[in-house]
Amino acid sequence: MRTETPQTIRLEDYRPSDHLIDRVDLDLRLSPHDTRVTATLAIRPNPAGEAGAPLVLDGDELILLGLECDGQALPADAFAATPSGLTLHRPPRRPFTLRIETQIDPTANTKLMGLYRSNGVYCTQCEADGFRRITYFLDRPDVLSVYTTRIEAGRDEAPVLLGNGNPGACGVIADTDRHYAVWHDPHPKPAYLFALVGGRLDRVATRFTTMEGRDVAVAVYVEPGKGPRADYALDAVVRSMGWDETACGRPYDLDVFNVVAVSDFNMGAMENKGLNIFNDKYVLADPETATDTDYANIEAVIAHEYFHNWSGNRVTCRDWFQLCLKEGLTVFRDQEFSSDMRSRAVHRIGEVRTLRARQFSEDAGPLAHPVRPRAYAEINNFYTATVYEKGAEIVRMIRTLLGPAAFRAGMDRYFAENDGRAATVEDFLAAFAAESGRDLSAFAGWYERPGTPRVTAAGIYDADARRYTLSLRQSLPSGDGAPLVIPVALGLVGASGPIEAACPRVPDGVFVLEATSDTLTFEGVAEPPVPSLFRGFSAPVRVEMNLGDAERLTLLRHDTDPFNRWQAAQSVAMRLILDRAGARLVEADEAGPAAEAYAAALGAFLDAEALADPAFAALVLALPSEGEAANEIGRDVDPDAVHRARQTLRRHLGRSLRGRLESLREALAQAAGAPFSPDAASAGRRALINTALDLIAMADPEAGTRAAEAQLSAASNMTDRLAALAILAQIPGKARETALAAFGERYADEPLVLDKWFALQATIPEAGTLDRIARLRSHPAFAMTNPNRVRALIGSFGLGNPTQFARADGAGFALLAETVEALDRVNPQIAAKLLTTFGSWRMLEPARSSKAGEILSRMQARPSLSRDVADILARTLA
Ligand code: 0A1
Ligand code: ZN
Repeated sequence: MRTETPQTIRLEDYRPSDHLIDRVDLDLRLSPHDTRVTATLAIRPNPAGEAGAPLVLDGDELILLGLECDGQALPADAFAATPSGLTLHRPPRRPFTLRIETQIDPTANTKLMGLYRSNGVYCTQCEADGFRRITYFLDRPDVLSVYTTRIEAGRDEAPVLLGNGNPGACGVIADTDRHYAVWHDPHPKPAYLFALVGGRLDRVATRFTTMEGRDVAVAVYVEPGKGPRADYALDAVVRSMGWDETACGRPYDLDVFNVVAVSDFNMGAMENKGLNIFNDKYVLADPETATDTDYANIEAVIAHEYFHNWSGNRVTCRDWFQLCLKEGLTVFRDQEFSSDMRSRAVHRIGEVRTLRARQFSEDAGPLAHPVRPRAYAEINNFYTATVYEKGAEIVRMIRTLLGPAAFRAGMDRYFAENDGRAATVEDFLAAFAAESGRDLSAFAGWYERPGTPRVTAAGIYDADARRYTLSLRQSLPSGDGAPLVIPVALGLVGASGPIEAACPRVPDGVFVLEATSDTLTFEGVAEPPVPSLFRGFSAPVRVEMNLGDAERLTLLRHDTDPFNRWQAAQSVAMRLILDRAGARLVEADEAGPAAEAYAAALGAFLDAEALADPAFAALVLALPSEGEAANEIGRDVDPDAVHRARQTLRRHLGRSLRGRLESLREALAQAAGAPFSPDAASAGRRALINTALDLIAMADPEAGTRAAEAQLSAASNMTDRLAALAILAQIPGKARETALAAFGERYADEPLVLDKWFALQATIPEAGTLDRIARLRSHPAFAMTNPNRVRALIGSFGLGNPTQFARADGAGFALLAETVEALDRVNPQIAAKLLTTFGSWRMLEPARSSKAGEILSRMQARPSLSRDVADILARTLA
């Protein structure tokens, strides 16, 4: 490996390609160490490019075996080839055919980019720039080609051969043990959407008839024996296909749609045209091995990849700066799908928790970047929460601003105008502007400005005039620049319920804050109101308003907006945690009146509503995470103080609500019943049962241990079993060690379940966790070559164990750093991702942050870092 001088690629330097490739004929002869790829490319000069320019094809670790132009071998001085590129100095100035033969070694490919083998299955990952690891190519998203792929392999090794598009000829190769299959994809696509699979796989299948009457064969392929665990994913595919038609008018466009699950995969899944390839974590599920969260994630990721068929594949991105164009939009689409399949309010709260945990912290640290970055050194480092999650919030804001009808018309126009093209954010906004007649140029600031905006609100009530005046002021961390266009969904709430009051500037409950500050006046307000701001989290901002706990608890009781009811309880809890953490109280066990009032309000809420909506109640009971509290504090953070403060509040809640929590557990257990069903209502009941047990165990660890042990042995599903184990894992002692060991043995052959077990142990907030991780690293199921294992054991430690990762002696940072360095030689992409756990290091109190700084600087001095890691390191230390 070499340290590459990171070359910065800039949006402003974009130029169309000098050449286009209309057709690609690929012939791949699969073999474990010596795969031969012959690419026949129909190339022509691009009228929009520079005439007579050399043809510069990308490559990465390729061996060139043969090269012909229009059937003729090229003289040595006509081209230059290296593993990372092939240049024709003077290509024909007319259409021509280039035939390139390359050799690759899929077994040696531990980067999991390009063609590799996962548990013996050949598969590919080409986004963002993996196709160049298969053959020399114009590996950029604005070069769209029609692909025909012939795949040949040993019949025994790879009885299943899959490609993009529709299946064509197939057969055996006479006098050999090999066979082949041809696939043709009629839809022009960029190289990053190319895929193939070859291996021993089981298949579960069904059919779907589209709104246009196309009969589609839908199948999910998994490793042998895992077929029964693919049923839920298959069902999710069919529901996604139906939803995209009814909710968005988008039908499927090929005769087959295939999903393949593999066990080694860098990300969640990939939307290759007609052949989605998945991390098996997002396909395989049964009640014995998958939790309710797993089921929900599978549904969401299946939908996400399927929806890319329109938002990403039919309309793709002109360049990688436009990544949010497909990712933000597709996340928005999968969120809407999940909301329609489940509880909208509960789902929205989940989305916002994720956004705050991942994106707000990214946006507050050294890795902050605009939703549309302007420069990058390594594009694989930009598959971030900002591009995905904040990108989705931007689309949501467009819908809030325009209303559902104009939004739908804008989407239809965007798809119609850009079908078969590589588009930009400007094309996207233009479609909405055209349909709504609105000028969205100021709104476009959301794509350009990094950092989470802050909106400060203040209200004055004039009882005599029955008037309420609300002022709002926005500010961005990046200071200067024009104000953003911020949709503020809002309403007023009084002591006994919602207040109807007139304010012409809030049509349909949405005010658009366009200036740095503005003031709204509500007339006819008969009682002192509490404003309910940013209902449904109408914009990705931090809201500051000087409300008292009593006012917030009024919102919890009476707001019509479920999101803000939840938010109200969160805000009270956050203040209680911060007060305690700020005082750095070591023995802060006594509750105090504010905590009493909070617990009393939650008690009343549970009495009135918990049985009617257990999923929502579980969310209201869950306190903000330690990470969220740390972000809120923002500087000089002592993770131990935050941890203690939060634990104290949990213990207090458990003690105050104990009787109620026990009766709720009983009532819900009866309702939960058998057999297991992963539907949202059943999952909601389980969520509340387990949240209740968690609080009971905080209040009374002995009783909690007994109840958790009982649940662990009686559980009929992984959700209840894992929840019980998680509670035991937090309570030091013999019961914990016995339970962990038994679980580890029971699932010794289930890597996805062991991941949960790894993660649970890695997040125990105790000094012994480092030794535990060291032992688990030599567990037979752990492997540095498998991204899921690394994420489960090491990633969870970095992200989910703030007191131990940021230990004052630096040992937690050192563990992470060592893993990053070792992993960088195997899989730089995952190493770089792991390194992002250092993103908040400057926020820590000086002793801890200087330890982190030292360790990062030492890593930077190493001679042979990958571009991926060097890029994250440079930005983290900047
Ligand atoms: N487009 C995929 C994400 C993805 C990106 C890069 C990958 O390469 C390692 C893999 C997947 C999605 O949004 O699902
Ligand atoms: Zn995506």
